Amino acid sequence: PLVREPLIERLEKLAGLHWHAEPTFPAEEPGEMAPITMPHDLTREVGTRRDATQEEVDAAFERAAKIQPGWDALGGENRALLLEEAADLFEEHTDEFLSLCQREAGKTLLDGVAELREAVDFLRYYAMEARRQFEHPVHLPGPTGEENTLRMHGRGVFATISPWNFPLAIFTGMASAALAAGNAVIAKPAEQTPLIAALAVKLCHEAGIPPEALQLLPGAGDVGQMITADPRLAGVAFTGSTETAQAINRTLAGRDGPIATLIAETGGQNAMIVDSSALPEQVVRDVLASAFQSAGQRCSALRMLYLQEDVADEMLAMIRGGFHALNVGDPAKLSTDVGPVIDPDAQAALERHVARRQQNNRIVWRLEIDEQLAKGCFVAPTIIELDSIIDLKRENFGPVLHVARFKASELGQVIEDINATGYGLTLGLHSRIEATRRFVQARAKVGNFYVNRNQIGAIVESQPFGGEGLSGTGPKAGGPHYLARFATERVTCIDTTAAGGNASLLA
Ligand code: UN1
Repeated sequence: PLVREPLIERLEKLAGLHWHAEPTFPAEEPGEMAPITMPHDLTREVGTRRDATQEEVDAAFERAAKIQPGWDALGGENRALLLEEAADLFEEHTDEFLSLCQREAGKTLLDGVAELREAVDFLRYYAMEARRQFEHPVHLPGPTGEENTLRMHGRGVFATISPWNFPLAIFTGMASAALAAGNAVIAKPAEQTPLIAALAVKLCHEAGIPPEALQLLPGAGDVGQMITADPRLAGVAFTGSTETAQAINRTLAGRDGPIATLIAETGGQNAMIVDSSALPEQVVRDVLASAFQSAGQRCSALRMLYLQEDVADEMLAMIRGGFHALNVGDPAKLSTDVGPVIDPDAQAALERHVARRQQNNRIVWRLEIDEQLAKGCFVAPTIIELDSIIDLKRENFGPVLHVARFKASELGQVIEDINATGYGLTLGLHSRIEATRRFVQARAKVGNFYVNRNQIGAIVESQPFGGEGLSGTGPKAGGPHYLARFATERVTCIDTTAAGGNASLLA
C-alpha cells in the first residue's frame, strides 16, 4: 500500500484529462470527432476519435512509401536504438498509460501494469532481434571464387490492425516488429481504443522514429478495408477475430499488386484438462485466473474445462468457492478482480449465450453483481456445465467458463474433440503423471501448451505466443522467427574470380 497509494493519487489527477485520437497527419478540414466512453461507466467520456478519410489513407501511403527505403537503410542497430528510446519513454509515462488502460479499455490496475510491461518488453526484444537479424549480412557457403551473402530488408509499407483487448501491448508489439524489420508502418488501432494507441505513437515520434515511418489512422472496419485494399501495401499484421482475418485475406487476394503477407493472430476455443492426480488448490487458482482475469477477454483465456469424473464434484465445489470470492467492479479499485467487458455489443452477445444455455436446462452458476454497475458493460462471471466442447459453436469472449466431465478412458476422445474445433491456440493440463503429459503433448494441435499452471499471460521471449488453424498463421509473437515474416531476403552472389575494371557506372 505504501507504494501503491501515490500512484493511485496520480492516476486520479489524470482522470480529468481529455484525450484525442486523430490521424498522424490530420486533414486540412477535420471531420467529426466521435466520443469514446468508459466501459465501466458509459455516461462518462474519456476522449474523442476522428476517423481517417480515404484521402488521408492515400496520403499516408505516399509518405510511408517515400520514407521506407531510408528507414530500411538505417540498419538494424540504428532502428534498435530508436525502439529502445521509445521503451524508456513508455516507462516514463506509466501513469498516463495505466489511466488510459482503465478508462478507455476497462482494464484493472494489475492488467494495466502487465499491458505496459509487455509493450516495453516487445520494444526491447524486437530491438535486440533487429540487431541480430538486420544489421549484418549472413555469409553463405559456396565454391571457391564465389561470395554469397543474404541480407534482410523491410518489405515496404506494412499495416498493423490491432485489437482493443491489448490496446497497448499488441498495438506496440505488431508496430515495433514491422518497424524493426525496416518497414514503414500504417497503424490502425481498434475503434474502441485509439487513445492509448495515439499516446504510444506520440512517444515513438518523440523517441525519434520519423512520423512518416509510423502513422496512425484511427477508425473502424471501413478504414481497415481502405488500408488493406490499397495495392501499395506489402503486408498486414492483424490480431483479432478469425472472421476479420478471413475477410482481410480475401481483400488482399483480390488486389492487383504485390502479393501481400498476412500475419494473423486470431481466436481460440481453449480447453484445460484436469485429471485425478492434479493438486486441487493449484487447479482452483489456475482455472479462475485463466477464465476470469481480464474479464475473460483474452484470446488465450480458458473457455472449456474438462474434469476427470472421479474428482469432478470435489474440484467443482472448490472452484465455485473461489469463483464466489471474485470481486466484480470498477477497474480503478485495487480490490477488483473482474472489470467490465469492452462495450454494449460484447455484453449483449455474452448475455444471449448465457440465456440460450439456461433455456436448454444447462446448470448455470452466476455471480450476483452490484446494481450500481448497471451504468457499465458488466457481465456477471458465469460457469455453465456442458457435455463437450463440440457444443460450443463460437468463441465466447468474456467471463464465461464451460465445464464438462470425462472418464479416464476417454482422454484420447477429449483431445480429438478439442482438435475438431479447428482452433489451436492454448491448452492447459493439470496432471502429475508424465505419461499423460506426453500423451496430450503428442496429440494436441495447439500453439501454446501449459502444464500445471494458468494458460494466459505469455511472456515475450520466454513463451512466444500464437496458434494454428482457425487461431492464426504464425509465426509466434515475441519469438525468434517473428521478424522474418515482416522481411524480405535478398541474396547477392559475386564471382570474385572475374577481373575488375576501373570504369564505374556511378562515376
Ligand atoms: C490476445 O488476447 O489477443 O498469453 C492475445 C496471453 C496474451 C494473449 C494475447 N499474450 O494471455
